[in-house]
Amino acid sequence: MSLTLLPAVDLKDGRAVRLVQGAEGTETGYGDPVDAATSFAEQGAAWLHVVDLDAAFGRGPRNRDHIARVCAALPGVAVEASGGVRTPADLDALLDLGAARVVIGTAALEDPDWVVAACARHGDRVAVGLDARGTVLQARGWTSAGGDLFDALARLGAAGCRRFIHTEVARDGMLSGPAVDALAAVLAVTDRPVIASGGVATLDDLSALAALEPDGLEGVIVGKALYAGRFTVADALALLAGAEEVATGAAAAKDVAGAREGGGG
Ligand code: AMZ
Repeated sequence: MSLTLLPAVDLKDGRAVRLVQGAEGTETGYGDPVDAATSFAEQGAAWLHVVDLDAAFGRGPRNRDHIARVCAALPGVAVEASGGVRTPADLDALLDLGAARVVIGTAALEDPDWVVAACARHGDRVAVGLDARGTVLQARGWTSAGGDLFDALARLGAAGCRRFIHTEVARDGMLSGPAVDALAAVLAVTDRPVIASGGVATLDDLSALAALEPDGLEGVIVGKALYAGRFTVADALALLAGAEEVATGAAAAKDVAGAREGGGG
């Protein structure tokens, strides 16, 4: 399997937007989220990462109808939905409207008991979002600190949470390159699949992330780079498929070399 690409569709007041480092007031608008989502899907995206930013900032769920429109318009695409999932009812609402998976951030830090129970109940349909500035976790729309990244990884992993989404907040919307070292450190301490988010600007950045796949990186969320036209979803998918071929080819070459060595002994 190649690294999964999850184009991001962040929603504010029903419009697709990009923020800079997640800060309110920095948004650039990109129109109807269904149009953005459809364009990504037509280029071959199998997953979308859809965030209700209003809900993440604590203004209640404002974009559920739009998330539902995306799910209904693209039945062949798996939607990973997030933002403001603070109660079991919030989680059920997103699962019921058609999300394939729901990401929980703030509540996993502030109210972990029900989140751990939700992970046990829903399995792969729930992931924990670990949004961090360095090792300091961020909650409530990245407006308050929420503890230590590695403590949370250990605690929530041991409690049975299946999958983590790691976002380097300082790189989000910055086109400054992904947090490869931080990701490597995260992958070193968990055996759960991890999805990376924040900072991807170039196809080379995707290659650098693809190199972490053997360590447990499962996917990458890309936002600004796609909206800014740095590369397309089609380009990214071709690159990731090629990286997979190179990795498979290298493994096969190693096997052949190993067999030769074995045979010659
Ligand atoms: O941009 C932001 N300020 C922001 C953002 N993109 N704040 C939160 N989020 C995203 C997280 C995660 O996908 O990356 O919202 C989700 C977490 O929301 P919550 O409400 O569960 O912490």
